[in-house]
Amino acid sequence: MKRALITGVTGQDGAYLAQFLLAKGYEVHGIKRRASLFNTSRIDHIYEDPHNPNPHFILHYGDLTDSSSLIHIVQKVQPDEIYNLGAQSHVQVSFEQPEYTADADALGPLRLLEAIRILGLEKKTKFYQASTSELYGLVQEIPQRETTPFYPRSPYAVAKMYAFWICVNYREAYGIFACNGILFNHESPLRGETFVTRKITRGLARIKVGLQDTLYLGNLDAKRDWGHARDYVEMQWLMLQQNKPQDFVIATGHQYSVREFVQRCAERLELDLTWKGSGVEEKAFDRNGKLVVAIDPRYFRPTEVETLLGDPGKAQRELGWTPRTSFEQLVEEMVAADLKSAQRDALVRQHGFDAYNVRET
Ligand code: NDP
Ligand code: GDR
Repeated sequence: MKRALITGVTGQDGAYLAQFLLAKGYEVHGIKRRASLFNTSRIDHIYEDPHNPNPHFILHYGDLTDSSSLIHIVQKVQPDEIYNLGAQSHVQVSFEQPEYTADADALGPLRLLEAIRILGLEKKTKFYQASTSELYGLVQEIPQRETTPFYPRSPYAVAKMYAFWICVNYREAYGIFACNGILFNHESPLRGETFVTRKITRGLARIKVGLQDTLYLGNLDAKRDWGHARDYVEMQWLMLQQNKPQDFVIATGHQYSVREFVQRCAERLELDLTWKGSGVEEKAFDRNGKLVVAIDPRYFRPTEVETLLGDPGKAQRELGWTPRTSFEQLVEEMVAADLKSAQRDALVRQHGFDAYNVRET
């Protein structure tokens, strides 16, 4: 039985990857941070009681900023594969917390690679690094592929650029089977609520059922290549099953603006939006003239990544990659999930409970 160790197992990709690897028959170990509240809602359905005699899914406390925890866990688990998905992954937050972002996102992978070396696991443990289309930042070429030069535009992207190159360097210097997946944006109903797609599907669903008045967004002109996280974690695994370690772009090859994403979701929810104005004055109203979408400049970034479009040609040729989920299916799945939870919240409120009381009961 193969053993995998996933950092960031409580995040969007970690949850999908853990489930995927368990279905493949792996023993899956995950690193989670200590938090004052339960932070395992995305993996509760695969959680196993540690008292089970032979558990296949095992969680460990650790942190990417803490070498000692990483070394202890890698030593204990002796993994065949490490998937480094943990990160401070929010681009805008990285402008507020640049030093912490560098610590977790740049030095975190270095610490893991060093753990492999210190423990003499260079020939045993394969390493996947969650690299990102944000590396392309101020775009030098459209579409972006493995050979496109990097131009990072945020503390997050700069930290991830260090991570990309340290992964390449440890591959070349020490022969570690280390791969970078340069993944373009991928979303799902498990996406964090402050990333733009989930913010839109959640916000519009709550507006639809009367729980929220207006959705405030930043740059509606930004364009992204959005895929489904469930499809992309399979590529993370496939990269580590190849004969030689390489870096791959994973993308759909299709691009939409944030405004188009809003529009598709609104159509699905039959909100019938009319757009007026431009720039920071741009607004969308429903058929009753009620304000639904407005711009709040606080969501503008000091340096923005305006357009990302990936060329998945290499992954198609060498990994047999074709994304299964279309943009329309992604929107449908996310809106349906958020509409369901908004309807549940509305019902709860209708019966006189607020969210806090619900948790108490
Ligand atoms: P999420 O933000 O959903 O998950 C991030 C995970 O990292 C969470 O489990 C989080 O824990 C954990 N984490 C954060 N800081 C630390 C730390 N200091 N030590 C240990 N764990 C930590 O991200 P995604 O699942 O969307 O993304 C996975 C990875 O892929 C990230 O590295 C991201 O940067 C990268 N990526 C994501 C893309 C996307 O579109 N989703 C595209 C390209 C790259 P907690 O739950 O406690 O917060
Ligand atoms: P991104 O994702 O920065 O691409 O990073 P995000 O969804 O945060 O932003 C996408 C684009 O939408 C614009 N935008 C807004 N963004 C947010 N979060 N909130 C808003 O209100 C809003 N309005 C407009 C942004 O300016 C941006 O242009 C994600 C993360 O998952 C990274 O970890 C990952 O590396 C990259 O995708 C690929």
